Amino acid sequence: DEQAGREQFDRLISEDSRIEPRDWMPEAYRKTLARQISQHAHSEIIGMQPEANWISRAPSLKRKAILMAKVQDEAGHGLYLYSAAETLGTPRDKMTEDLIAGKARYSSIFNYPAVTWADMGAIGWLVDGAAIANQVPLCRASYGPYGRAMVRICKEESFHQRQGFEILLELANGTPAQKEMAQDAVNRWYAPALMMFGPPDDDSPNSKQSMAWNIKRFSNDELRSRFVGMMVEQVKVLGLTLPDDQIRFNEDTQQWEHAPLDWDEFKEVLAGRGPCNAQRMERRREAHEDGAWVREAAAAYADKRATAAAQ
Ligand code: FAQ
Repeated sequence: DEQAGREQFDRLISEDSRIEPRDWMPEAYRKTLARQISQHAHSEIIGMQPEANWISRAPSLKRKAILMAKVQDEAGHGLYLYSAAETLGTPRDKMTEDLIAGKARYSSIFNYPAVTWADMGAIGWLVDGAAIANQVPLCRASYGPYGRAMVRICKEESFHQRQGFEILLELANGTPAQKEMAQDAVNRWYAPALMMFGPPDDDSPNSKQSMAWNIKRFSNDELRSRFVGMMVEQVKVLGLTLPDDQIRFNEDTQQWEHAPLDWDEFKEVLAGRGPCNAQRMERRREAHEDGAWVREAAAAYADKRATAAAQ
């Protein structure tokens, strides 16, 4: 009954154990997880677009094969995450419908254009780097299916980040024009990557409850600060710079500080008015329509098998 369910839930959370799909859970817990996991899944799927744009223009066969593998991994991440979200009771069709109707969120970062080959490096290094910094603590999220999906996803993201770093390293050690292209990509992706961690803590309505439920383990600003500290070291190895002259480690707070971010721009992107929002949504709708025959064929085959099994 509900009373016993609630007691068990509170006990599991206080022991830092896991909640599983069949366990009783408060409706608000279910709702916030369905929100976060579906947004995360949509981000992986929409996040395929900026890189898919470069598969046909990768500078060598090897680069093309690596980039294709990365984009396929993102499709896989989207699928595990939709499966994890489905265990909370929302069917995948409904999540997809919400996405293509423009009612669901996905990460702000994928509304920026990938204009040069060096952007494949900057996306891997900065965007996957930010994704890892955010997702490693999510491996310990209290909801079992989400935490377990994160373990595998983080392993693959680590490979993605290394491939991005390696693209930038090669360009940074190339001709002056290549080095400039790498620096330009880092300059454009840096601030949007920092915004991936979400709004500042005093403007983050979901953080407090999500931390109390052991979904989030660190605040948006804590993770952003930690990420800046990692990047400021790695950029030296690249021989490039970050476009931020205010980075410093604050001994008192033990946090890395950075220049203020343009939160008006972030809000515009979230409101659907970023540089590529319309294009990303249009492409996603087209892909959904183009895939209708596959869904129909799979459903017809499943019906046929079910009928055969019933005879
Ligand atoms: N973009 O109260 P909070 C990837 C929304 S990595 C858009 O702080 P919360 C890998 C937020 O949803 C990217 N919306 O919210 C890859 C909320 O709106 P709502 C995906 C954002 O949930 C790499 C409102 O603002 N990663 O895909 C953003 O506690 C390369 C208030 O915010 C994840 O999703 C944003 N940046 O914290 C793929 C990680 N930030 O729902 C391809 C899992 C905030 O109330 C290529 N998610 N909002 O209407 C999380 O950790 C959290 O959901 C946060 C936000 C940290 C993103």
